Amino acid sequence: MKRLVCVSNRISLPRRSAAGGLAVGVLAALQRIGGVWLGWSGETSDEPRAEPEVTVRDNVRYATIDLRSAELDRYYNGFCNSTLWPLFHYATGRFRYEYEDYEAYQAVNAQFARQLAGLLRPDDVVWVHDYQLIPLARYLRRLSFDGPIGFFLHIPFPPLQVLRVLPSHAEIVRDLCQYDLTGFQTEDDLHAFESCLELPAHAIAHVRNGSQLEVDGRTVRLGVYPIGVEADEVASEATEAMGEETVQRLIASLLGRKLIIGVDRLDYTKGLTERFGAFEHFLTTFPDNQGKVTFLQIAPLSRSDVLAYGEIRLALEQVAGRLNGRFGEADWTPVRYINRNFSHATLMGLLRASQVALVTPVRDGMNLVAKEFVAAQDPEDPGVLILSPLAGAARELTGALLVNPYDKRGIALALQTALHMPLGERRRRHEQMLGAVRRHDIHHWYREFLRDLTGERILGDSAAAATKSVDGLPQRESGRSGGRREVGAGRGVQDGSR
Ligand code: ADQ
Repeated sequence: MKRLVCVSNRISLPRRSAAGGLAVGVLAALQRIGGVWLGWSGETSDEPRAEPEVTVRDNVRYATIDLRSAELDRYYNGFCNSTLWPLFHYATGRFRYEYEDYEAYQAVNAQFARQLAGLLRPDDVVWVHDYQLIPLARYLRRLSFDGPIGFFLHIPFPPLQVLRVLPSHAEIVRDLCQYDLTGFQTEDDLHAFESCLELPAHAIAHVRNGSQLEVDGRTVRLGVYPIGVEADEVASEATEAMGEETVQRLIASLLGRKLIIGVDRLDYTKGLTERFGAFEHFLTTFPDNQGKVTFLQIAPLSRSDVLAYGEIRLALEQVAGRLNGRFGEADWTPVRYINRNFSHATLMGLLRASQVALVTPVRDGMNLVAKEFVAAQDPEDPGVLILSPLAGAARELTGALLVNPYDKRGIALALQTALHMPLGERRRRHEQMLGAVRRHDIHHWYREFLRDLTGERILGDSAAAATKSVDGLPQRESGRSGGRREVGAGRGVQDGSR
């Protein structure tokens, strides 16, 4: 029986609350299919134990490793979040590079590979997630693991002229060719990656056969797998959460005013300072809205040790304060700006209670909040999504009002349009988007990826339940059948663990 083994930098441990799209996706796959999830514990140690610490919850084994304190800062704050993150989001102005950070990145990837190798069985299927672990397959192959290894990039992939800013860009491209399957969020990302195969200085010797490449005697497949959400579960969470005290108190506090919502990790790629500026422009250009709308921005802090994140936090506190000082009344605060996490269910309720969502990243791999907003709406009286075309989600959510995140006037106009949009148009737009969100939901995402990686169809419901043991992928779909497995059955992780 094959097992699915997912690897990511951080994992979403049971009963911990965290905001982050990767964790939502991996957790959904593992909870449905079962398997192992290896990642950093969040702790450091001078001499990490050779074996990961394993916690078993329902059908998921959570295996965590400590990182060396000496390497963590250079690996995580350095190469991951000051080098690769800005570069992959085309933010070359924020790009920092230190060779020692790159060395730490390699050392941590080698450590991940060693600890993973200790856990693996020969017929396991390994699925590596995101930019923190690009070299992992190379190290794992050196340790003689011969099974299928897939990689999914949750963030955008930049075009060659941007990637070349990185001195070790050719190694990054070569390492992404060490997998059996490398997946991207959108066609644009895939094409950007393909453009990098033609690197003039260190051309990667490859033979192309459709979406397959032959590199160094290995075959690597490339594909596009837009990540989605658990559409049905979001809808039921949102409906139920409307009765929760937090959501009811929010609604009561609005005194009938319309609610505009934004939900983003506090990150410069999410376009938050630009968004606050656009809201200020909106209140100035359309003054009738003063006193009549409230903008709720939920922005949990992330990567606080990276300088750029401290800077954006300060900038947002200033602009929120200025806005409230300038427009606020004794009984009305235009912007409610909060940095805390909520349980996923409560968050879905807050999305449902909102008439408009502002999702205006300056660059985003996909953006799950946009899809969650759509799935959380009441289809009879849906809210309006204002979406940046620079988010991967814009490819599918064509019923959104698309606005350039830097265009204050455009966002102000879109807000005015959204707040006054007739019900018929809201329904039409929502229907298109809900169709897309349901078609490409989270189960579709991991099934398609795992099917392409293993050559087998991962059913994840009746047949999967019938064919898998505690933590296994189904061997074959043929000849298996059984009752439909309940959505979310076997969930071991409590509310708030995302
Ligand atoms: P993120 O940049 O983290 O994800 P996103 O896709 O929007 O962005 O996912 C955020 C997730 O965290 C959502 O599920 C949201 O509900 C949740 N969340 C946000 N704020 C929260 C809060 N205060 N409390 C609780 N939960 C909160 C990265 C990439 C994206 C890509 C995803 C998935 O940057 O482009 O869409 O991975 O691949």
